[in-house]
Amino acid sequence: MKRRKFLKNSSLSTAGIFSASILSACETDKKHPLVNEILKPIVIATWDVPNATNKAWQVLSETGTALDAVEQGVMIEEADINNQSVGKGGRPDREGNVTLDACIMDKDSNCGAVVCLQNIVHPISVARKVMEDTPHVMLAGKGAELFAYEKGFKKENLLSEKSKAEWIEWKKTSKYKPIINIENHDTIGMLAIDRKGDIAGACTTSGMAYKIAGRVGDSPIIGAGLFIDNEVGGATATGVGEEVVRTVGSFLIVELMRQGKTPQQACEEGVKRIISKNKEKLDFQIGFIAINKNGETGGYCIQPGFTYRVYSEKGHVNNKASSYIST
Ligand code: SD4
Repeated sequence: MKRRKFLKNSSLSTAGIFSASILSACETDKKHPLVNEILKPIVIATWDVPNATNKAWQVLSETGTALDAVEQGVMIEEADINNQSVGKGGRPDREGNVTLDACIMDKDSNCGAVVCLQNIVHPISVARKVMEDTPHVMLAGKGAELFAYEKGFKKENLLSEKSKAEWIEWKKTSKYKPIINIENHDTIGMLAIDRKGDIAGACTTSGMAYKIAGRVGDSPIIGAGLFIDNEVGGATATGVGEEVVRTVGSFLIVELMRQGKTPQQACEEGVKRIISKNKEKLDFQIGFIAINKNGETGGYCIQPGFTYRVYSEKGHVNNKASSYIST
């Protein structure tokens, strides 16, 4: 409701003449598209992944669901051997095994996840099967892999020649220090709103390069790497997963939006929470993106260099996220 109209209505109400017709005018006003305009469909993803957001947009434009859009969107990156942060071609753990983590969440708060999954190109689709075909939320390691074969997924070698050569080089020093903004397409987190206004999200990664075998980060953990609440919005993360898990980052951001913060304000607060737990050293990267029910978006990170893609009827844009530490 416009401020002037609100004041007018308040004075009428104080005068005790707030008639039913004025009340109903207010109701209509609240729903006026200019007051509560919802931008949908829309898709948003971590990093500059135009092919992934393009695919998701295609699904959304063809009246697909947000769930299908985010699954099919991130699958593009999982299948891309040149993306060394997710799926096939991902960087391995220190033993040379590519182990993948992913999760997916829908409008009804159903969710599915796989952790430490080997030999399967599309962990996001296995996560969706966990969500839809089992009474569980998360499957790990060998169990997840056997489940995938049961569901018809094919076994494939995920270690590309490039990632293998880099790993062999790494072994010479075996120094473990995650590199900030390792490349321009890290963990892919994607959030979408479909034509019906429903929200879904997906998150997929090969995790930190050269991690200890068995290590799992934030990306497949519901609430940490991804969280959706269809009444409020969604959030997803990229960066050093341990830090996101410690603050249950994506859940925190959605809760902050529930309390009235914009997606941008909520992402900033989420990053600041992590900063407050790391007063000594800030030599790592975290990036969050978020969307609310109205299709407003936001993104924020610790170090400069994080970008996120947004695709809506307003266009297809790669946004530079503002950062806590300036250049
Ligand atoms: C993880 N969050 O496994 C992922 C990795 C990542 O930039 O996003 N790296 O901790």
